[in-house]
Amino acid sequence: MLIQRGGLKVVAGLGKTGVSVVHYLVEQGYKVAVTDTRLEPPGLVDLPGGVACHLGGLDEALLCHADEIILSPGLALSEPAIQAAIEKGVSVIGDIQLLRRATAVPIVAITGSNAKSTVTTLVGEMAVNAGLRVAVGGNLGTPALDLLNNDPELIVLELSSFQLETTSNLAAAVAVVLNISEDHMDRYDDMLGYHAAKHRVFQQCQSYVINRDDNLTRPLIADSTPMRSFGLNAPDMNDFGILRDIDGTVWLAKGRHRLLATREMKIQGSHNAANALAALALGEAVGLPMDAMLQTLREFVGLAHRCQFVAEQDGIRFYNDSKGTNVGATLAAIEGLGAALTSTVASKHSGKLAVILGGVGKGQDFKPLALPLGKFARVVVLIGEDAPIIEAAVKATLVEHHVALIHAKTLDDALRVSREACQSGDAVLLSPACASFDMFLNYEDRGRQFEQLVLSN
Ligand code: UMA
Ligand code: ADP
Repeated sequence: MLIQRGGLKVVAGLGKTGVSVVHYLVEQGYKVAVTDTRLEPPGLVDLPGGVACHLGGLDEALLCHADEIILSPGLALSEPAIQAAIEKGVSVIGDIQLLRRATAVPIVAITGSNAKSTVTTLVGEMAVNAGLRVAVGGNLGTPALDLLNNDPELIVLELSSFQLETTSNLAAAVAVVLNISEDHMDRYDDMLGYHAAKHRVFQQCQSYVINRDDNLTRPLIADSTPMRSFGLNAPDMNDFGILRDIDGTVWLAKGRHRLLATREMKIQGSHNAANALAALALGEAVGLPMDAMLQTLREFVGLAHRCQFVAEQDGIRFYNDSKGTNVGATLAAIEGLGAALTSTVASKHSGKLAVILGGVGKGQDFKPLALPLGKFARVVVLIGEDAPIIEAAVKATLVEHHVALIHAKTLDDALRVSREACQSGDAVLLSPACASFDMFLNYEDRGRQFEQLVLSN
């Protein structure tokens, strides 16, 4: 029998998160109401009966009378109606904080600008290979509270800065900010705000992992907190890094101990070596056996839409990096693939890239792309609404390096001009550095359309 608990919980913003929060709170016996800016928010039909819904705008009066507000990551704390409730003394949390209240199961908490999904999936697979009952989700897709359904022994969470804004004491068993580069500048006033949101992941954590190659990932907490680091250089005793043999073999290593040659992994590129090292450090912190972790690294084929090989046609390779939705991710793709093309084509010319870029730029500075494009690209093809902003940022450097810049109206056109510009040994890379919703449903839709267009040739 359900006990009716006192106080009204108001779920602000429906979607996947809101639906999972409502189900959890109703099961716990709370009185729940929902408000959403949309008239027909996604998930409305999935709600349990008897939940009052106030739609077509956030209901300020309802929010101000709440015992507690559970805010969707899709809504900013700065929403005026949420601010009005905060001024009245109403507390605002998110689903991640509710999860922490609901369970004492150890949490591996993973955030960063890029590589979150890859590292979260890797740690989850490592735990499966170690024989643990593990639940993997958060920003990755399965809302946090749904992870409790199968009575997990370990929870691995991918966390966005949005989710962390409303999380105050996660007390993770281990936490990491994988890397920090510009993203979501349409939601934050400046990098400081974005950085501060990310670093909330460390609140009361029991041990932490830092990226030696990125000082912005280092938390301001006592040195006595257990810490492991990873980086693409030789590691200290208890840290993770890279060792190189004279014959060119590159090893993932812990201290002086060689663990796995990177060529044994299916995921390639130095950014993926960093991801593997991060996963090892996180897994070790929660006691996963090294054998199971290394076996996972040998088997893992990578996630779809992340520098994914699609096909080779007439000696030209096609890669789908539709998940490259910010400058940092696209930089990793251009430098990783560009360097591989330069080193593998032994004949007269080095392979070059045709890079398809553009979409919704989220207020980012695109200048960091200019030099790598100048170095590795044969042609840059721009699509989407912020194409002029990207052009202004990279054009002068491209002219200097004799790299062509072309505008295309559709992805189909972009692919056509990319093919025309390429020669055997080159690669076409879709890595837009932008969000997709000006032309596509989401990044998956953009990636799938690209693959279909390539394969239908
Ligand atoms: N929205 C409104 N009005 C509202 C509430 C939301 O217009 O009242 C809009 C938001 O502006 C947003 C969109 O709806 O653009 C989606 O928000 P949502 O609250 O409906 O999202 P959910 O379905 O709950 O999905 C969320 C995460 N979405 C966001 O943070 C925007 C999903 O991450 C996550 O997988 C899911 O919870 C489960 O935890 C997606 C994402 O894009 C993949 N994340 C961003 C990213 O990775 O860059 C942060
Ligand atoms: P997230 O969940 O943080 O968006 P993903 O694992 O989905 O991360 O990868 C997103 C994008 O970032 C992909 O385009 C991928 O190629 C790129 N990427 C992966 N690892 C790294 C890294 N260590 N540094 C920079 N970019 C990376």
